Amino acid sequence: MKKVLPPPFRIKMVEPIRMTTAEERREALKTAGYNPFSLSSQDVYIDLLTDSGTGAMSDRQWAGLMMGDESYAGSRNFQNLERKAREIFDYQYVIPVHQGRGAEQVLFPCLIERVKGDKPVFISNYHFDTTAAHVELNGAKAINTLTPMAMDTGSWYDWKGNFDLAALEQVIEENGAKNVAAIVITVTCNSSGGQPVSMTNIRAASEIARLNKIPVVIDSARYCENAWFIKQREKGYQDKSIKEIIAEMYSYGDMLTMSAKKDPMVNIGGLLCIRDDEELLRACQVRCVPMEGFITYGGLAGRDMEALAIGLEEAMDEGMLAYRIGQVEYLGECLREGGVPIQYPTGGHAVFVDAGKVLPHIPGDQFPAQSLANELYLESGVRGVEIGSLLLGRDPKTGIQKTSSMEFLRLTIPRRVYTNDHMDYIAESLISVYQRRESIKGLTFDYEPPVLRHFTARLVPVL
Ligand code: PM9
Repeated sequence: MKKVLPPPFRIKMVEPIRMTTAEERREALKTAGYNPFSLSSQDVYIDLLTDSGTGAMSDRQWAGLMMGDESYAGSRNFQNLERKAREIFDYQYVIPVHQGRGAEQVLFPCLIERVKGDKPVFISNYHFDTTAAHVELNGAKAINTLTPMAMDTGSWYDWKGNFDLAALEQVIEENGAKNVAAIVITVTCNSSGGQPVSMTNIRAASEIARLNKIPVVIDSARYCENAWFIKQREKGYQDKSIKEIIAEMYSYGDMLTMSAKKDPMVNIGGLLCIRDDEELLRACQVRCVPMEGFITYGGLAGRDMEALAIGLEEAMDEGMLAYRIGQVEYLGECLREGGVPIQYPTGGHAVFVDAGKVLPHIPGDQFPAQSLANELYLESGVRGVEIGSLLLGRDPKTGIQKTSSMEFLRLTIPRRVYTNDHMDYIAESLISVYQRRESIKGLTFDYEPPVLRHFTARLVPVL
């Protein structure tokens, strides 16, 4: 018997969604160049492309939208946001940005400028794709040092988002600390399955950074989900509140970048916060104005900042986190019962299906997870997303396809949007695809964009 999850909300407003026919889906996918990113949303029944900006805001957040102060500078909504962010993270300087990559484009060049060596690198447990793109677009290298436990998708490990600390130290030594622009701690670790990083690991990575005089950036898209896992799994945290756990996590960082479209559940918004480095703040402000907008709005309307200020507080609600992460686990368990291999245990925001195991006959450069995403769409109208070789791309220097250690189909669950009946339908559809997996074919490029190619690539099935 599956555990019943009592939802800590009731539904006040609904958006109709439409089931399509198999013929309509075949046409739509062909027109989209076999890339679910290019599908029109009206051709999608259940949309699991991302949890980014797709959550259902609370009634309080909607009410906050009505309180927008749209002054160009010094809006009171900015002041509310600044106060709330300072209270939670204890970082002095708060710059709003339009979304996570806005923070990256403002901050990363400033960090690279400070590097004393001439071969700048960033080291992370795992750079998210836009994060790696901003590192590389600015002439630096993005190196991942994820625990090898994450690659063993079938075995339980509590902390599949952790740094391999020995690898972190080795990479610093090989590149020279003077070349390391920052250590980026991604919480939770999206690319390995929304997997948590333990407090012990965050603390240890931060100590290594301090010994080597390297700044620590916390990539904070899913910081509340990470804190929830720490509370459940790490000794000594059961009696602490999510807020206290977050405060400790951020005590080990120097700055944060945040896509607030995830845990704080706004449709648009992000943050760049800096602990106390005034010189860095000034450099970031200089970049913020031309790239994002004036320093008290950073590309956001006043109303967006108000919804975000409210969302930062609400995102820490334990009942909500337990329900949300429980729903992801529920879908994972339904799939496991049907024999579908997934990253186990499930993480915070998505079920990551191990497409490498489902389709071992499709090589990485024919994109098994993208093929699986397409088959799921054809079967059911459910749109998932590839997190594997297609997303990883080519080495910018050699042009050679990077080798992905993981080929995932990510079924990303928007917050408070779908019910467990939707989860049952998704599981039933994917299990049916799994049962005819031998007949599924790989894909090859019709058009390959030079950067972040997975967003706009066009593909064709390999005959
Ligand atoms: N993540 C996601 O779906 C949205 C873009 S791809 C459909 O997982 C981390 C850990 C992220 C992330 C975005 C960003 C960038 C930074 N770090 O999308 O610019 O997961 O707000 O954030 C997406 P923005």
